[in-house]
Amino acid sequence: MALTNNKAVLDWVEEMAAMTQPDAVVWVDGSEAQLDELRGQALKSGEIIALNEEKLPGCFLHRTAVNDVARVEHRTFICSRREEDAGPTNNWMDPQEMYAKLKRLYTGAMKGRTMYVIPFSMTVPESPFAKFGIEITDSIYVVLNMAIMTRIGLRVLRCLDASKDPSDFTKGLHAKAEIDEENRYIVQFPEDNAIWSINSGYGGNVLLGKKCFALRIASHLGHNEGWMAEHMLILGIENPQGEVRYLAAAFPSACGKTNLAMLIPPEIYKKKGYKVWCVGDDIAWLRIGPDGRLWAVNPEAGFFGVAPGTNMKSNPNALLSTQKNTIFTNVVHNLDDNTVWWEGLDKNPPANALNWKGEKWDSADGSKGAHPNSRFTAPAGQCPCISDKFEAPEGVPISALVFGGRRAKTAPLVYQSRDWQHGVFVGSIMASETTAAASGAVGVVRRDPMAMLPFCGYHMGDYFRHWLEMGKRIPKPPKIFNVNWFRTDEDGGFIWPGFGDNMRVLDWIIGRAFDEADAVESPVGYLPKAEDINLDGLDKISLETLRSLLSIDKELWREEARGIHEFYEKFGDHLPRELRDELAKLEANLA
Ligand code: GTP
Ligand code: SPV
Ligand code: MN
Repeated sequence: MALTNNKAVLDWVEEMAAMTQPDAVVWVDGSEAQLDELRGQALKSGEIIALNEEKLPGCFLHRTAVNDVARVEHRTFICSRREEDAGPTNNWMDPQEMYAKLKRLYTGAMKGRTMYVIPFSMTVPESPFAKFGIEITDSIYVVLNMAIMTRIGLRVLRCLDASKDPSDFTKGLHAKAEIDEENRYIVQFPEDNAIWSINSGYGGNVLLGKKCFALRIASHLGHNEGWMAEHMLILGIENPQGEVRYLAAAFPSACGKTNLAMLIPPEIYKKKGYKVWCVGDDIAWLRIGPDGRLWAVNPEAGFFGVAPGTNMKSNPNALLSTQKNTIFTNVVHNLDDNTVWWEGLDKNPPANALNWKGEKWDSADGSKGAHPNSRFTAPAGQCPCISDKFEAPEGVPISALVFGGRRAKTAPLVYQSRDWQHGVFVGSIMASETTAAASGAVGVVRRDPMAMLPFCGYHMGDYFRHWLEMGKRIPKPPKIFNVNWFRTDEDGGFIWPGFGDNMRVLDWIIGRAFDEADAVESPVGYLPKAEDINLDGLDKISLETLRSLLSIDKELWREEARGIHEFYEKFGDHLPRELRDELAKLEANLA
């Protein structure tokens, strides 16, 4: 039975049902009773496996098809009416052509299946900044994940119905179809506020509230409405005086957002009374507040985090978040005690186990048990260091914005931009090695401006312009920084210990943001002197090593500047002149 009289919603659901032809339509009300019934059905069909009730209560394992394990950037489209509005970094097709092509694929795609209608809200639905959507899907896995990652159900419909424009919601359509790689499409239609996803059952391709809506569509909305949707974690650092200062940081996929968002400070900081609070681990919506500062909300309700590498040392808070009510995707199934395992969880791979494909697995043969992009879906509220502002409708005030990527060379451990305009330049020239989060080669350096290359829903040059314009409108703008935890030595090992020790760098960043820390000028921006980074209790890093991590190799940077020129060429006259000026300044500084 439909849960609303909202005509716009009813008409659209009816139209989608007529096309996809499901056997039944089920409206998801968000109740535990209904979710439980769906879990029961998914258990019966084998779509999910119930894990050890004592050790992992309320937890399930799901395996995707082997050809369907990551985002697919080459099959992701921004179908704006004009090709120019999608820009040179997005795939584009004429919307009418794309609709026609997809309609053929969706027609009858849900025959013999049930269609689920999920009303969802990004941020708490009662917030003035909430955005509403409906996702139609034929996957219970999607329903159960959306119930963790977003706020869903009746509560959302009531807020949509009571809103200024009850026809203003994002229309998300997902069908698994045949999980056919050749016909897999993840398509955003920004002007229609619509997302069509077909032939995948994997996370980011099908949890439409996440990258598809909260970044691609939302960045387009933010451009029109004067705010920003960014691929950023949000965290608060509480100092010994009890004051909490917030920052937001953009790193590409699988480059350390979840880890940084819930880091545990080193002993010397803990002893003094420092604490870190997690507001969000992946996406930030940023708006100018009435006080002239930039405020951030986390639109999501859960974490869809990378499993491999997560352990009690690297990220205890993430691991503890996943001990109940969590869905694990593509990890190892330990048959002895019906729990899960992944590379880097501990040094004891289970002897009696199935790998992520569901095959009998022997770790001794050298193969990976968990897929490198295997993930956990956990309610954010279960994180031991979740911020008490996590659901605050107004969000938190941001004092520093941080960009960062995986760079074996070139980028120093940390540097600060000279001002907002230079900070936008620093974000625009970000580059990072590719990871398993998207299909394709891993470890290739590519430009990924603001970590938004796969997620910007419009022309990237106009996106840069939007950043510059926002800077002019923010009376008290945050300072902008760049970090790199991933410089390597001759043997390819990471030099900086990372994880909890990143606190030492954040300490300098926050110090700079509040004019409490020193810096020196360099060709690329302000750098800390090695003495400005607190190394107490970190014996393995000498001042000498830290100096090397903070060094600027002019020859490498000149090469970098040439790469930036080439990259900027793509944007033609959409590239703001200010960024060309900044590049010229960088080149002059390096000469
Ligand atoms: P998405 O969820 O894809 O957006 O990824 P993410 O940016 O949240 O990355 P995440 O924190 O899950 O980390 C991804 C990988 O980077 C994991 O294998 C981590 O172990 C590793 N990693 C995270 N932080 C650090 C760090 O400070 N140093 C090093 N060397 N590795 C790190
Ligand atoms: C990412 O790739 O940045 C993720 C995973 O967070 S996904 O939801 O698949 O996009
Ligand atoms: Mn993450």
